[in-house]
Parts: sequence; C-alpha cells; structure tokens
Amino acid sequence: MAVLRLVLGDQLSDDLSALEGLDPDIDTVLMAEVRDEATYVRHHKQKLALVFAAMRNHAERLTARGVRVRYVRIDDAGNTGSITGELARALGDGAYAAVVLTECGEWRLAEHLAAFAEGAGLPVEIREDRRFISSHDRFRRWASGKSQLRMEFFYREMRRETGILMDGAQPEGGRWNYDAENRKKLTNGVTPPGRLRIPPNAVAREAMADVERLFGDHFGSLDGFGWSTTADEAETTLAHFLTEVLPSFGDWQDAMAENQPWMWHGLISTSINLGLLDPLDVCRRAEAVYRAGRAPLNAVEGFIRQILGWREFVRGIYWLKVPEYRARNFLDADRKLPWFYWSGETDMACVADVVKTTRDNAYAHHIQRLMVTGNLALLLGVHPDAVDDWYMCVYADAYEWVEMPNTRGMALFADGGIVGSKPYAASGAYIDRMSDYCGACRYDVKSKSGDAACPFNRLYWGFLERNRHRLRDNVRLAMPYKTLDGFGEAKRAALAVEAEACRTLLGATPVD
Ligand code: FAD
Ligand code: DLZ
Ligand code: SF4
Repeated sequence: MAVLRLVLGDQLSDDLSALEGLDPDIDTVLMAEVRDEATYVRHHKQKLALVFAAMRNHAERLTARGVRVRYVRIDDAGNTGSITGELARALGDGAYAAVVLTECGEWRLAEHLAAFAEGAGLPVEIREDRRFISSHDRFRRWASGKSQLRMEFFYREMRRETGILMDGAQPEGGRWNYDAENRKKLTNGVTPPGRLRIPPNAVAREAMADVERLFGDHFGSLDGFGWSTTADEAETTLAHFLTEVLPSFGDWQDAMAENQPWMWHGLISTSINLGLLDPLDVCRRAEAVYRAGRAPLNAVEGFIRQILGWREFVRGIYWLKVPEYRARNFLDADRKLPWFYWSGETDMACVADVVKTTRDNAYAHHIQRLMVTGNLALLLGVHPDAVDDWYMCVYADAYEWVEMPNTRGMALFADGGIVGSKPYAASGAYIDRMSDYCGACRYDVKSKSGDAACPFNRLYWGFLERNRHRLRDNVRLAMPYKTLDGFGEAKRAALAVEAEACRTLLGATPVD
C-alpha cells in the first residue's frame, strides 16, 4: 500500500514522525514550495531563501538515502500555490492509499490540513511532532489545575524529567537559575567574539536568486545571508558556538552594543526551528561542555533554560490557548506601528540599530527584540496584530507558535499575564544600563520631558497612568505605581499629556 508522506518546510529532520515506517520501494515524500506559505505574511527575503534552500537541500539528502521525493518548486508550472492544493494534485493520479504527515507548527495551517483530511476520501494520519521535548499531553498535564503558568516551574520539571544539569534530585550547583550573574553591561575593552557565518552554498545562492526575482519587494536585504541551510552546516555553527562562545554566553546575555548584532548568542534558532538541529541534543551537548569543565554553570544553565525552558514553554502555551490567544489585547492597545519599524529612519539610536540589523540579517537578539522594539511598541500602545505581523515578517526564525507568545505575551502583555507576570515596560535607563546606544543618540536619556528627552522616558509614566485600571493591582508593579502616586494629580496629568504628545510625534496614531 503506497503512502504519500508530507514534509513541510520546517520539518527537515531525519527522524520526523511522518517518515517512520517509510517503504522506499513504494512510498513518496511530498515537499512543496508554495505561495500561500511564502506570503501569508510578507516574510523577510532571508527567511524565504533560508526555507527554500533548506527544503531543497533536505530533498537532496532524502533522495541520496534512496527515498523517492516529489519536489515542487515555487515557480514550477502547475504549482497550485498551497500545501493542500499540492496534496490534492499529488493524490490526483490515484497512486496512493493513504497520507501520513506530522502535525504542523502553526494553528493556521493545521486548520487547513485538518479540513483537507476530512474531505480527502482516503485515510490521512496526522502524527505527533516528537521533535519537541515536552509533548502537548505532557504540557497540558503540567498546566492542568494551575491558576498561574510560570516558565520557571515548568523548566524545573523539564530538568528533573530529562536529568539535564541535575545532581541526583537536586539542581546542579544547588540553584535552578543563575540569572543574577547574567546581567553584565558590556564594559570598555570587552569585544564580542568573531562569529562563524556560513557562506551560502550553491543551493542557497539559487534560492536567493529565486527570492529576489519572485519576492523582491519583501522587507530586508539578502546580502548578509549567513544561515545554515543543511544539517551539516547547522552542526558546524553549533560546534563553533559551544567551544568558542558558550563560556561567556551568561555574562553578556542581556547586553547590547551598536553594530554588534550577534554578541554571544547562539544563532541557532533558525536551525532548531527548521529541524536541522534537535533541541534536546543541543541541551545535552551544552551540558557536556560544562561537565568537561570548559564553560561555567551560569553560562550553560542560562543557555539551556532558553531551550528546555522558554522554547518548550511558549510552544506549550501557544497550543494550549490558540485560537483565542491570537485575538488577545488585554491593554486595549489601538495604535499604528510607526513607519520607522520598517525604514529604520529614526533618531532613536537604539531603535535605528535594531531595525538595521533586522533588515540586514533577519536577526536581532532577544534583548533587542524585547527591550527595544518590543518595549517601545508596548509603551506606545501599538495594536498587537500590527506588532505580531512585524515580528513574523522580519525574523528568519519566525513561526507563529514561538513568535506570538513572545510578542503578544512577553513583550506586549496583551495576554494579560499568561506568559509573563508583568509587562516588560522600561524607561531609557534600562537601555542605557545594558548598552552603549545612548551616548551617540540625539535624545537625552537623563531627560524626562520635552522634545530632547528620550522617548522611552516620555512614554513610560504615561503608559502606567493610561493602564492604571488594568495594572495597578499587579504586585510586581507596586513600586512604580507607588512612585507615580507620589507625584500627585497635577504631575500625573502632565505626564499623560507628555506621553500622548510623544505617541503622536512618533507616528503611533490611532488605527483608522
Ligand atoms: P540564543 O540567545 O543563543 O538562545 C538559544 C536558543 O534558545 C535560541 O536559538 C532559541 O531556540 C531558544 N530561545 C531563546 N529565547 C527564547 C524564547 N524567548 N522563546 C523561545 N525560544 C527561545 N524566537 C524564535 O525562534 N522565533 C521567533 O519568532 C521569536 N520571536 C520573538 C519575538 C519577541 C518579541 C521576543 C522577545 C523573542 C522572540 N524569540 C523568537 C525568542 C528569541 O529572541 C530568539 O529565539 C533568539 O533571539 C534566537 O537567537 P539565538 O539562536 O542566537 O538565541
Ligand atoms: C515558512 C515557510 C515558507 C516561507 N514556505 C514554505 C513552503 O513553501 N512550503 C512548506 O512546506 N513550508 C513553508 N514554510 C513553513 C510553513 O509555513 C510551516 O510549516 C508552518 O508555518 C507551520 O509551522
Ligand atoms: Fe534609545 Fe533613549 Fe538611549 Fe536614545 S536615549 S538610545 S532613544 S534609550
């Protein structure tokens, strides 16, 4: 009985559940580059080139293993433009008795595939995606009955369950979390290590040309493309990170510096999300570096927490809460996204630098995403749909299951406190403490009001005032609200006016 096996663009793993039991004599793997996936958001050109190149390379890898692959290119004549259309086309010749696929990562496409399965007229088996460390069932069991879902407690369960960084029943070193040691500002004389970027291979170069030809009006530049498009390249990137960079990952995890896009970060989210690297394997390899005495615990624990903790946690939250999560707007944010998020044309040195690396590299590191562009959108009150759309469009690692809880949840607090316990709202003082941006900025980070003052400062108190009825009872905001209350009514009213003027100045006007 011949089976058609679907492999999606972010399912490029050798041990994908859809491939289990594959009979190379009669089965076929379907892989299809389609317009619907390339344009449901206007992905950064580097993301499109990355996905197409990685798909093409993976198809070659499967073929070399003796697997028959039906590969549809984006510009093939007859391409229907959708995954379900390509499934239907492949089934058209009646050669298959069943379809097998691995559940897809995004609710949107999962719905299309479920509808397709309903009407397919032959058995369609949708298998679990076992590349995650925690299954949907496991996460639901953990979440069940809890009034609050906190990453830190989920992470501890994952540590216990996997045995990673455990010393018997106790966390290695006696503590679960070493973040207190991981908040250093980049000081003079410390420079980030040179980073290994992967020159595009022949397949990637061809994909880049296709993207420029077909999607040339999408955001971003292809010039700096340096992403791994094969499992071997991803392995090279990871090995370089583990030996050269991981030992200092913790120290500088939250630091930012102008024209330093990579700092000490792993640059591996693209590969993990595509399936070129396995997340549990990455965690175990990082642990081995610590056990061999080649990296300190604060660095390795901090790194592992991002994957074993945050990555698994946000995926769990997404699938627990979709589709209603997609419409959440707890703070009733209603403003437009300022145009400089696309153009980078702003005098705010921090924002200009983050938009520049985003455009040039389809990358910005976590603190840039959270505390610069995310924080500004939060303070401005930009509608979460517009902010989600931006994050989905601009990063090479963007998939809704990971992007949305980070953006709508962590950065915007639009979920009302599911992902994080308080909004990450901060004035310019935070950015000044963690970066060198403010020195060269036209705005004054010490100044609180007026046209020359740092916009983050002008917006901060007005944000708290505007959302007083929603946030005043949040215990983690007790201190700033106490300070705000101490200002007295007249000053509070003036701060609200100041913030409103700044929102208008920056182009965060009401959505039409
Ligand atoms: P490192 O800093 O080296 O971290 C190592 C790995 O940990 C990453 O590769 C990633 O797999 C994982 N990780 C770290 N932080 C997170 C997190 N908060 N959530 C999930 N996994 C995490 N990550 C994405 O993969 N796709 C997204 O679309 C995405 N959108 C984001 C949007 C916002 C507003 C914020 C604040 C964060 C977002 N993140 C997203 C998380 C994080 O910024 C990226 O995973 C990270 O910057 C990737 O770079 P890296 O590989 O160098 O990570
Ligand atoms: C992201 C993406 C893009 C840009 N293109 C394709 C494609 O042409 N074909 C495909 O199978 N997958 C693509 N993907 C990945 C899918 O969008 C992804 O599988 C879903 O969003 C689920 O995570
Ligand atoms: Fe950013 Fe304000 Fe510092 Fe300028 S002064 S770089 S706007 S934080």
